[in-house]
Amino acid sequence: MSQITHVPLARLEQTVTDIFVRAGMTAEGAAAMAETIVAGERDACKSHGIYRIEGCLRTIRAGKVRAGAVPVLTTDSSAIVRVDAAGGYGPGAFRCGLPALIERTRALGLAALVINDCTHFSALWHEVEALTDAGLAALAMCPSYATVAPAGGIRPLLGTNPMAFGWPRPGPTPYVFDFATSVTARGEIELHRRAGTPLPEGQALDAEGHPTTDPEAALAGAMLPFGGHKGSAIATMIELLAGAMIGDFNSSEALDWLGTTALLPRHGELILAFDPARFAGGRADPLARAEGLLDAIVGQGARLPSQRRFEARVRARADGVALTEAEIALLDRLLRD
Ligand code: NDP
Ligand code: PYC
Repeated sequence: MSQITHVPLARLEQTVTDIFVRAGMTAEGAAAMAETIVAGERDACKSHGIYRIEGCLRTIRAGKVRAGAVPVLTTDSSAIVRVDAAGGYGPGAFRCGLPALIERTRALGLAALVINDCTHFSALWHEVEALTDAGLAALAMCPSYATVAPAGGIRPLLGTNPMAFGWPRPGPTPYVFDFATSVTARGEIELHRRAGTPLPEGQALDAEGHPTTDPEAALAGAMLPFGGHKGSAIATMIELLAGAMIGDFNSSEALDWLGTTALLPRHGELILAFDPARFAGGRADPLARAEGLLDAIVGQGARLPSQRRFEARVRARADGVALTEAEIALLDRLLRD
């Protein structure tokens, strides 16, 4: 059985930062990458943790992302804050726009961060939690590259298009959900391929449009949207709002530009932020009212989304992140390469 090593979060973050600095990223850009990737590993979101590093490095080497890009922030008195990621990775661009998004939201009650021209590989909960930490509610979404068939279709057209929502709570953790609008994230299918395990039924079609549980066949075919026509419509909305509306690639255009799904996609992202107190307009405290609903959900024995993550986070903060021998060897190799 593979030995498990518990690596302190700060040490893992330094290692991942060093890997990206060696790959040509700025210190700020590499630190933002490391924070996002280590947060994924810390919260037991393996599909967006350290496993992503190799794909990020491959995309740099292929010249499809600008390692040394410096994001450019544009603000005015409107509700729209814009960051041009200049062809670089998403985490640094998000970090660049976050203070202005918070300032505009507090000033106006709601505001939006538009990120253009970024290569995106990460989970979105990390971003909405940056806003709930500031007492704001948030909705984040982005296209991906065409890997998902619309409900009733058989060929990839939509992306796995994630959407995350965050709501601030008085305690240590917010209410957050974050999911791909496909049945599962592509990262999960890739992890099944690596582990040689079949997919659960109902996640994908092979290249001929037949249902498959073989991860290789699924990666060569089409993934399915969650919830049939409903997930398909939400994924389409994300293409419209976080693609066409912000003047950036939709998932089909992103795949055409990249030419492969072996690298990470370039497109835009839209993050909407809301100040709940401003919306309530002096009526009953919205955060207190929300607690009644959330308590009632838990009171029925249901769990809130993100609780699994938050529990993993507590464990990782206390004991470090549990990594296998193979994962430690991978990090060592990436540091040397
Ligand atoms: P999951 O289906 O694993 O989880 C979706 C959400 O549902 C999570 O918030 C999860 O909380 C919650 N949840 C799961 N089970 C339950 C339950 N029984 N009761 C209540 N809540 C539950 O997510 P996906 O596989 O769809 O997506 C994984 C990640 O991939 C996301 O973070 C997403 O942002 C990312 N992604 C990124 C893309 C990109 O282009 N950048 C593309 C696609 C996905 P918990 O985590 O606590 O289990
Ligand atoms: O897991 O579907 C996914 C994904 C695509 C791009 C980044 N993550």
